[in-house]
Amino acid sequence: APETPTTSTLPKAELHVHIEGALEPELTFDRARRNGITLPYTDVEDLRGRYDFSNLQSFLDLYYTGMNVLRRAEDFTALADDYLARAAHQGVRHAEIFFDPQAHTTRGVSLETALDGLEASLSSSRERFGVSTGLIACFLRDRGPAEAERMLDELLEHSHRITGVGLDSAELGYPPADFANVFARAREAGLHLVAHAGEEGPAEYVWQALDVLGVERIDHGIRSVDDEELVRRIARDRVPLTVCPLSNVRLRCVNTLPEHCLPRLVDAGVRTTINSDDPSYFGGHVGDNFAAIERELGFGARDLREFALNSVEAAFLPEPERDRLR
Ligand code: ES4
Ligand code: ZN
Repeated sequence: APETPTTSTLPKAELHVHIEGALEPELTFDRARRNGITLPYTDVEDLRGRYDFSNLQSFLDLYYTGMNVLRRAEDFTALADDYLARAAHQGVRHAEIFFDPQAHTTRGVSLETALDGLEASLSSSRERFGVSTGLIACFLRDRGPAEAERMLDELLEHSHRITGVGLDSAELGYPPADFANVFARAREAGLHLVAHAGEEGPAEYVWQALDVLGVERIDHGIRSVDDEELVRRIARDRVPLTVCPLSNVRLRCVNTLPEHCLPRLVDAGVRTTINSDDPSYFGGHVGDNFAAIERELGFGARDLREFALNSVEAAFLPEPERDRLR
């Protein structure tokens, strides 16, 4: 659907996008062919037809399978180029991009391969797409803290190449507090800290991400609305939430978009940003998410401008850089 000029031209930052979730079926087939991989799908339409999820895990199964076509550095470069072109088209001027190192190292693709490939795209994205970038390495919480510690050892040898660390993958049963030492070490190394919390998991996980991990932003955080005291806390401390409305509907974290808690968070004074999460899988990029909340949640031009401004304020950028985006 075409976007309104308001949403597409608003300069904004995208703070919650998994680069592996930007893998479009067309690129999946292209990379499979180049790498001599036979896919268990007849064609692009067959693959796209499987994007029908019942919860977070049902999506993750397809997500981790899909990224098997990423083998060489140039595959990561092509993936990032594809994302940046599409995001730029929807008004994104700065992107802090998540990647999942363990999802690659555990299938024999090195951290260096992923980093080299992503960097080959990102290092010139400002000139080519008008998008400045940062990279955030996420730990897979369902693989546990011991593996995360070892991944961090490796990441710290490349710490100058990343902006920060995050925590993602299956949430229920994997509390943030388990990763206290990992995040303390990352903080010590001067890295920014974020974590997925309160997507499927309880408000308690958001408290832990804030109080035990000391994160600077909460990814999703929608279950915070179950705890009034928590909402007051994140409003008071101006903790940004990176909300992903279309993702929440596709993964059935909320039943329908009109039932989304975003208006409640905004009314409570929480600093919220709008993001795509996994744009290839969830029905669009950040501009599509803006258009959807405008259409189905009744947000007006002033609200949308506020979301865009919030994303600039919440970005891990020095003040002069921020000015460029306001
Ligand atoms: C993710 Cl939507 C979502 N939630 C948690 N982890 C993820 N990794 C990629 N997309
Ligand atoms: Zn996410």
